[in-house]
Amino acid sequence: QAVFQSDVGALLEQVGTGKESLSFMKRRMRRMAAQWASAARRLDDRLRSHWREQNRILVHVGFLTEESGDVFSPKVLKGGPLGEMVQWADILTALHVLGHNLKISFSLKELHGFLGVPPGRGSCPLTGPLPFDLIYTDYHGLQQMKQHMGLSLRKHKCHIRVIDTFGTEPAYNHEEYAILHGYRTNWGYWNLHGQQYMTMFPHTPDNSFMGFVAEELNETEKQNIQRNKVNNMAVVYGKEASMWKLQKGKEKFLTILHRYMEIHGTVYYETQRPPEVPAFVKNHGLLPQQELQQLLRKAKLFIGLGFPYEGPAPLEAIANGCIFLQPKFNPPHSSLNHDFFRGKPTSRKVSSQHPYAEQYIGRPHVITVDFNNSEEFEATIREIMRINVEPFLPYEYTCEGMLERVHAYIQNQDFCSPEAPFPPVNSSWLSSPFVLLPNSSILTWASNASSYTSWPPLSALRLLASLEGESCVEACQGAELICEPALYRFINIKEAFSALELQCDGVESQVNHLLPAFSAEHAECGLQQDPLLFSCAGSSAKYQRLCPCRDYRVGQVALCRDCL
Ligand code: U2F
Repeated sequence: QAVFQSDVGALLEQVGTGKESLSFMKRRMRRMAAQWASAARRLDDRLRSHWREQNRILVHVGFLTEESGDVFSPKVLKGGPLGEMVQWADILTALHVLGHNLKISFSLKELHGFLGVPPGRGSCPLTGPLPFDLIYTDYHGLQQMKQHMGLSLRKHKCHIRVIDTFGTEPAYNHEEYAILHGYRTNWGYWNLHGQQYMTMFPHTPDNSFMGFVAEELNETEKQNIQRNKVNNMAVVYGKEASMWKLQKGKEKFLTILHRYMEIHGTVYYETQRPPEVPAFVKNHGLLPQQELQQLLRKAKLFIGLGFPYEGPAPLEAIANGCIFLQPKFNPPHSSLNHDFFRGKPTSRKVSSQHPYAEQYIGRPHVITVDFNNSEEFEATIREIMRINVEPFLPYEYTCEGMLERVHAYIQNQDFCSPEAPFPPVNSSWLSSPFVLLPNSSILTWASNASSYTSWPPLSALRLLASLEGESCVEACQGAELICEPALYRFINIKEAFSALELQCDGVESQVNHLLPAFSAEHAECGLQQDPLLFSCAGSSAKYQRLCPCRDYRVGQVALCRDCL
């Protein structure tokens, strides 16, 4: 039985010392300890009746190992990426607070020690059973495990979870398919189950959403913040000088902004002011997280320059009562048209600097506009000067929300057991399990099929056909639902087509990440042959895709209503 642990002392000791990245994570763990502890108490109260199995968990942070080059640690105090460290600090804390038996490794030597692999060169298979129920790592760590565990990695890979900032789509993950169909990248092709990849934001339902946390304020703090807001104070998002170079026409829109507001920056510099930062910007230099929070508490506006993509800072700003103003990308950025995303195992289209903020939070907290349109930009600044907003933090980014989600994954996600066979099809299915809702093509799966265990439970399934050219991500979203790849196996049957009133002249099974789908032109129904390719992402003008959608909790999109 896992018991909630609110003291982080033992965790801090396990993290060790000697690197700036570790010190950054430990400072964060200390600063947030009280929030985690009170979140743990609340979740404990809610879960009292649940038995929580204590898991043996190994966390191997590959990108911070010397063997992977560790380019991040030396940049911690120089404006380099901190998002990943924020996330790993929070993952470690969540696992510790949930009361699991945790081992942490930041080097190959530690990894070998924990896995019981003898030191030395070359790969050495693990002979005995894996001494862990779960291993959290990243792409670097996965590569290291492959080199040092050899073939035994394959045997144990269902226990692995890969922390993957931007996400991996099934077409890129499937080695053979990726090679044959042009989805080959430097990262993908591990043949994992799509939901073994865990992302920083709920980028794609094909992966699991891991996330991180931002500080939560109590009512008194919220009121104080609102009282002390400086209406004409803006902070620019971008802690490294190079980020200020990227946005074309930046001088122009910052000059417009400067007509209305005092502009602050937190750009790292050594001795001289970085030339990329306009003279009218009051630069504080890179601040410790806590001091950045204080600055954000005073500021009215946090403004993005287009990079970094999808970082934690906008959530922190919004949680501290700022409005986040960011550039819209038209056309959207993706691995097909932008260097930063090129070679990443996803073709997701990034519609603004922070699509999560744009789509899941939105106005009044988040305003997304075309920064090249000076009139629109100026009108937006005027609007911002007029409106008041309250601090806001989506539940899924609170400590309680993250604990709830990680708990649910640990207790329910299972990529090791052979998949339960699909319920036998019988004629009664055509009438009873699919119930047509009035005025829509959404079908509810009811009654007898629900006895088959799955997580999310089958009761959450809503079957839907996409439009031609639409992905299942979009189709489900359009019905205020979310695509759930774990439920694909239940709809990959010919009866699903008839239930949706799609008439098949022929039914064929193929290896294609867009299937199951209906091709209207040939009245062909295609079923998926390889479960690893069940994918919510992907669309084609030729296909109406069959989509397993599900409901979700407001503020906790990873979980369906009956998922806890
Ligand atoms: C993202 O990485 P970044 O580290 O660039 O993301 P940010 O949103 O800028 O912020 C990360 C943290 O840095 C902190 C701030 C955030 O929690 O509190 N910070 C600070 O301590 N002092 C300062 O003066 C300014 C910020 C993303 F997270 C990565 O996954 C991506 O690789 C990267 C590139 O897109 O962007």
